[in-house]
Amino acid sequence: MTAPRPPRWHRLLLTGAAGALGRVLRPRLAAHCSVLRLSDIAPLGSAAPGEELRPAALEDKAATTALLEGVDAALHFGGISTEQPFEAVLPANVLGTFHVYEGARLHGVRRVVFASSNHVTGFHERSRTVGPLDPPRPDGYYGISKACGESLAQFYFDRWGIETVSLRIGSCFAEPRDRRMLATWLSHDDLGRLVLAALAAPAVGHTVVYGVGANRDTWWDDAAARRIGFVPREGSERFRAAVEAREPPEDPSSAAAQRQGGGFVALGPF
Ligand code: NAI
Ligand code: 15L
Repeated sequence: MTAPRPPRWHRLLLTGAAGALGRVLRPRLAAHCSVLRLSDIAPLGSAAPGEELRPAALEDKAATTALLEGVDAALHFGGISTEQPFEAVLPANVLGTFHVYEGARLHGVRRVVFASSNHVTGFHERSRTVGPLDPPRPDGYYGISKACGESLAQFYFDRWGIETVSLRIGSCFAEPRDRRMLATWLSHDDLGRLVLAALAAPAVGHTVVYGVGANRDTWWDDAAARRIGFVPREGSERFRAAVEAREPPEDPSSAAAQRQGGGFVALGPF
C-alpha cells in the first residue's frame, strides 16, 4: 500500500467559503493542506478536523487583513457574484479585495488565487477569441469590480512581489443552465483542478487565465491556463441536447446574444 501524500501547504485561506464555489472547493482542498481557514459573512456550518472558521466581512479592513496571518496562500472567492448596483459591488469586491492584498502584504503571503470573472471582458463580441492580453471590456459594475481586482493583483505583484493567478471563471455550475453556458461552462471538478494548478504553478507573477471547460465552442484563448498546468477534463457536449430542447434559441439581434457576457450586458440601470 502506498502512503498518502503529505499535504503540500500548511494553511490555506478560502474566502467566500459559504458560497456555491466555496462549498465546491472546501472538500477538494482539504487533502492539500494541514489547515483550511474558511471565511465568509454567511454561516459556515461546523468545522471539520483541520478546518478553522473565521467569519469576516470583506469591507472590514481589520478583520479581513487578520485572515491572512499565518497563511501560505489565499483563495479569494468572496464577494458579490452577480450584476448589482455599483454601491453594492464596490465595498465587497473592490475594497474587500484591497483588504485581502493588504493582509497578504502585512503577513508575508506570497500567492493569491483570485476568482475574477469572464465579465471583465463580457462586452467583446462572441465572434472573436479573447485572451488575457486583449483589453478589458467589462459588461457591468460587477465586471468592472473584477477588473479592479485584477489591477490590484498586478500592482501587488509589481510593488510587493505577491504572485496571483486571476481566474476569469466562465460558468461554474453542476450543469450548463442555458445555451450560452454550453460555451462558458466549467465543471466543479475542473474548477478544483484549476485552483490547485494556480496554487502550485511556479513563477506566475500576475497571470490571468480563463477558467473554462473542454467545450466544443469557446470564445477564450486557453494558452495561459495550459501554461500553469491546467487541462480541463470535462466539456458541455453531453448536456447539449437537453439544454437545446429546454432553452429557446437566443434572439440573434439582441446584445445579449452577440456579446460574450450574455444577459449581463443588458442589465440595469439600477
Ligand atoms: P456566491 O455568491 O455563491 O458566493 C460568494 C460568497 O461571498 C457568498 O458566500 C457570500 O456570503 C460571500 N460574500 C459576499 N459579500 C461578502 C462580504 N462583503 N464579505 C464577506 N463575504 C461576502 O458566488 P460563487 O458562485 O460561489 O462565486 C465565487 C466567486 O467566484 C465570486 O467571487 C464570483 O464572482 C466568482 N465567479 C463565479 C462564477 C461562477 O460561475 N459561479 C463565474 C465567475 C466568477
Ligand atoms: C459570473 O461571474 C457569475 O458569478 C456567475 O454567477 C455566472 O453568471 C457566470 O459569471 C457566467 O458568466 O455565467
